[in-house]
Amino acid sequence: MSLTLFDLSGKTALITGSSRGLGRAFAEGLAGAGARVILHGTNEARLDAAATEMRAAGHDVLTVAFDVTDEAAILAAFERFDAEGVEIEILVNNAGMQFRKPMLELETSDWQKVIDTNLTAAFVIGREAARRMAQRGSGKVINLGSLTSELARATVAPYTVAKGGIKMLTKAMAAEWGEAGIQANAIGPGYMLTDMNEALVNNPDFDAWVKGRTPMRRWGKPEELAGTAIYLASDASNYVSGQIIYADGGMVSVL
Ligand code: GCO
Repeated sequence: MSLTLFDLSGKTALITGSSRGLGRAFAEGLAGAGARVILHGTNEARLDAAATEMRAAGHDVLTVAFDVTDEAAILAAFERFDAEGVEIEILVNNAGMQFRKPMLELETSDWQKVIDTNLTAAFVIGREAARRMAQRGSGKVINLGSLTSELARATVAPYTVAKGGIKMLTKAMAAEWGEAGIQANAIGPGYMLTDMNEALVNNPDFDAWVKGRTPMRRWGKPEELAGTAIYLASDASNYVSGQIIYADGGMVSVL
């Protein structure tokens, strides 16, 4: 009985920002557990390439392209899913961006773009998915938090505020959507080897800091988050909601 709890066969998962990075790792993991995955991005060429690779591996893959800060585009995408009979049982709100600059130098427009992309989008897409999940009486929403859902680091204020908001948005979703059979949880990655962090990985001082500050003394690999996503997307977590699970090598738990 135990392993079938993690079986996603017959489920459809939308993963935002999934043509590369953590989102692609989530898509690979959920597909490997049996889900049909909808890859999302804004770069159609990169999206199609990722879909081709995953289909070649035998996975069932759809694609959708929209800007997560464009509400009209989000609504149109969900109307397309409705028209095509695509029922999204699992949503991974992964899409996000980073913008590193001290607040004293930060333009309000740059602040707003990060908040819109990393936090408001998770609400809008989450709301549209949950409206449909509630009609079916079940669903899984997985938001992407961060170490910065708990701890601040200088020069990434808008990202930190957005990710702190993700932690509380996840709890708000759990509060309102539980009676509809929806579980909402978050994953808090540590310092991961992704394109977004390339500048940090290639900075010897920052690399040394991450390795010294992380109990496991290394950066995380995107594929190391897949198991947590499968758990939160599956029946194995049917009584878990409002939680954030840190996959961070132990960093958030120690000084
Ligand atoms: C940064 C990084 C972090 C990590 C991650 C940690 O500039 O400090 O981008 O924000 O990417 O979010 O959980």
